[in-house]
Parts: sequence; structure tokens; C-alpha cells
Amino acid sequence: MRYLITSALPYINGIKHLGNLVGSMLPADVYARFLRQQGEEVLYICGTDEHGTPAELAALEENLDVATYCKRQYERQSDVYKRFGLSFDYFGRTSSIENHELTQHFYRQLDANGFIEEQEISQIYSIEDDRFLPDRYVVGTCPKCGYEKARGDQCENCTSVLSPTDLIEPRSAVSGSTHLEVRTSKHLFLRLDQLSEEVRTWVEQQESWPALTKSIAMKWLNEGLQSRGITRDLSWGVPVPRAGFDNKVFYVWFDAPIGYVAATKAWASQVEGRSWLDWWQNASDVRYVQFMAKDNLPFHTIMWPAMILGTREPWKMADYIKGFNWLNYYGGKFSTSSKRGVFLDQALEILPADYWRYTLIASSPESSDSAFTWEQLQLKVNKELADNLGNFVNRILKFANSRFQGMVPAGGEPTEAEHQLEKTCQELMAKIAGHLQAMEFRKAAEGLNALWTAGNQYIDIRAPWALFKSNPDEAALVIRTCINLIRIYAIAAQPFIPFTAQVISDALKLSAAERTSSFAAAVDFSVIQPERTFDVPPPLFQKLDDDRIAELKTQFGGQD
Ligand code: B3M
Ligand code: ZN
Repeated sequence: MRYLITSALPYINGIKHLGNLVGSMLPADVYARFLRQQGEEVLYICGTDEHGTPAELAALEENLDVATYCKRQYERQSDVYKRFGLSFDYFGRTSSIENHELTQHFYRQLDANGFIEEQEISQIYSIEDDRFLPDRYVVGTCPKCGYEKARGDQCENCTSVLSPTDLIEPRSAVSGSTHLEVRTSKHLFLRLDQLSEEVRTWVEQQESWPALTKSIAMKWLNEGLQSRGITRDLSWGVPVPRAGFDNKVFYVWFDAPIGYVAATKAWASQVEGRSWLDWWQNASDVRYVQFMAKDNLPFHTIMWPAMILGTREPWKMADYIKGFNWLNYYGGKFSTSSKRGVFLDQALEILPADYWRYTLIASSPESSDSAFTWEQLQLKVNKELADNLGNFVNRILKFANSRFQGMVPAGGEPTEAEHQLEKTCQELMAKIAGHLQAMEFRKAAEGLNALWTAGNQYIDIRAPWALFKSNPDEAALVIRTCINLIRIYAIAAQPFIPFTAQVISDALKLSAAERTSSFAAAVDFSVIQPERTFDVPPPLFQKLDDDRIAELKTQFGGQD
């Protein structure tokens, strides 16, 4: 079995916030790292979603042409993900040549098979901007409440759902021009109605899907699928290869999922001998797992499968779709547009990646929405990372260094306490592995913390500092056991906090073979033998004091 893993492609328009990270890329990364550690063959693909009006408008705002804007943002996003330790095998772009070609291919197949139709639709055209305006780019006075900045799709003030022609004194959100008129234009529609039964059959076959994923898919199917527009009057995007569609491109959600396939193709083109089709067609030995936030579920459970089924080609469909609820910032939403919450580049200025990775995974919005709070971060960092893990590692290595001449000490025979510790570690490692296999991330993080607790309980019982005076041989055994335990910690922690795992492995001077192990084989207290040397690393984690938390709360605000 090989594993194909994708996380929803983040929009290009700006650096994402913590909520975006926890709902797709971070858990996918933890899962990918875990599987690789288990010795599985993994291909983890992601990339930027670069088309659509938001990209165009963001470029306009920065006075850049869209291509230049996207290239810059792509580099910024790639860089920040690297610094978060996200281990993509390839991070692509939907604006790539591969995606243009594949999107046009999908369209041609769907068209040849009768799943594309033309419809004439009316839209607002801005004469001065020389373009059609999507509903939300028409603003004006709300006919219901008089709010002057209502959008053409909805009034933010009274929440009424509107259409642009309802607005009083409508104007363009792009330029402010009031020179607008209604024009008709031809568009292509995907016949989701005709594909509905096939999609339903496929969804119904998915017995192992999580409840959230399945219920959202069934809700859409039961409401009845209708033809959906797949073209837009824009210039930035994948051109529509059809007579009379010169100034149109495909709708961003049409080409975005094809971006997974296209990024795999781009990945394969980098190194000779790699095959992309091998992952995407007739790939019955591939288990394909997708990660995303719940608002993306309809597209991945309905629209993308319908597109695939309609091609009548053997494209790989998802075996498992892990959807996440929302991570809120205190009581409210993280919001890119209203700049509420913490963005990924800011986060890394405050604390190293592992502090965030651990805290976020431990607060995954899996069974329901959850909240990020600075208090929660403080608790996780101080109690679990710093006290439970960091202190243990430092105390043990410092003590070994000063009392045993910087070497792993020899002497002593394992007693009941050591056997008990071994058993506990085996149970906990199996538990963490089981949760990761099942993609239950919050529980997996709890298991990891329990493993760290087990070590602390062991030294509480064995008290090596006191034992050193009365029975140095036995103290040597305890310290040697703890050093081996620290190696087990590094292996267990690697999917969650890879940077720290590396610092620990380096301190223990582990060979490549000693630092990679499946969870099942990791519990071995004889790997690090007497007389080996090690380094004492600086404290692994800095605590966050109350003043710092108060400062961060003031700086980021927004909490109720
Ligand atoms: N860019 C939406 C999002 O980032 C969208 C996902 C595309 S996945 C093919 O939430
Ligand atoms: Zn209103």
C-alpha cells in the first residue's frame, strides 16, 4: 500500500492564519510524517490556489500584475510552511502549465461525454472598469436597512441575502464607478444533476468516512444537485478552449482540485523515473487521504468526484476525507479579511514552530469547533512542553553529564520499575500510533503527553539524585534507562514537533538508523549502550509568563 496525502490548497491572497493551518496542512503533515516513520511510501502534495477574483483584486490593491503578485505570495507562503516544518513532497501552484493543461483536458472529457452545457446569464458590467463584476464586488445601499456599504450578495449589517440589482445606487467595489449596466453573457455549466446518482453511489460506498464528511455530502445530495457554472468573465485563470469563450476562464473551484493532480505531475517532472500517473490512475494500491476544513467538504465530496466520474477515466478518488471544524480565536472566528487572530508569519516571530504545532494539534477542532486562546497556549507550553518534556530531558542529561563524566553510565540490572516503565511505554506508543493511524490528532497528542508523564513518574519513584549517593550502580541504571527513554520521546514526538525531535536526537548523537523507527519497534532500552557520549542541549522550551501573555492579548486583541 502507498499513501497519497493532500491538504486543501490555500488561497494565494495572503499569509494564512492559525485556523487555516490546523484545519488542513498541519494534521496532514503529522499524518505524513507518522506514516513515513512507519516505513510506508508516502506522497504528500499541496500548493497554492491562485485563480479567482480575490487574487485579481489583491494584486490590484498592491499595484502588481496578477502573475507577479501570485509569484511573490507563492514564495512567501512556501517559505512560511517550510519554517513550520510542513514536509510536503511537493508544493505546487494551480497557475502552473501542468494545471492549465490538465484542467483543459478535464473540460474536454466532460464536454465529450455530454456533461457540459451553455447557459446565457445576466451579470453586472462595469463600463469604466471594462469588466463583469461578481456579485460581491458590487456595493451600494441596502434596500432593507439603509446600510451604505452592502455587498451585492449580502448586507453585512442586517444579513439580508441580496442580489446586485436590489442595491440602491450600486457602484463598483473595484473603482467606485457608478457606470454599471446589466449585460448577458454565455457561460459553461457542469451537469451535476446528471452525475448526481453516480456521486451518490460512490458516497454511499464510503463506509469508513467520518460522520462530518458523510453528513455534509448526504445533505448536498439530498437537496438535489443542479448544474453549476464553471466559467467566469475574468482574464486571470485557465482559458476556456471553446469558440466564443475568448475572454473567459474556468471558475477557480473547477481548476483547484485538478491542482492536486497537476502538482503531482510537476513533482514527477523534477526527477527522472518518477511517475505521476502511477499515483492517479488505476492506482488500486494507493490509499488516498484528503485533509480540509469543513467548508471545503462539499467541493471534495460532490463537485470534484462528479468531475472525475464525468471524465469516464480511471482517476483516483479519495479513500478517506478528514474534515475539520473551526478553530476559533476566543469566541469568534479567525478572519483574514478583518485581520482577526494570528497569522502564520507573526506566529513564528512570537514563538518557534514546535510550540504552535503542539498546541494546535492538541486543540484540533475534530469533534466540534474549538478555540485558540493565549491562556491555552501558555498552559500547553509551560506544563506539557517545558515541564513535562523539556525539564526531563535537561535534568537527566545534565545530571548524567556532571555525575557520570558526560558518558552513558554502565552498571545495575533492570528491576520491576524498569519492566513496568517498558510496559507503559509500549502501551502508550501503541495508543499514539493507533490514534495517528485513525487520524485522531487530539487524542494522539494526549497520548504523547502521557508518555512524557510516564518518564516523570518513573524518576519520582526512582529518585536517581538521591540514589546516586546510596547506590551509584542503580543510579547508573536509572539514568541509562532515562537516556534511552529520551530517544523514544524523540521518535514519538517527531510527527508532532519535528524540530525538537531533531535537537534531542542530535544531543544524543543518534545515528540515522537509531533516529528512525516505527512506533512498534521504538521501545527498546538497549539502543544507547554504556560509554556513549552525548551533548547537553540548552533548555528545549522557554516558558511564557503571565506578563507575556497579557502583552500578547493586548497586541492581538479581539477576545471577548
Ligand atoms: N482554496 C479554499 C480554502 O483554502 C480553497 C481550497 C481548494 S482545495 C482544492 O479553504
Ligand atoms: Zn441591510
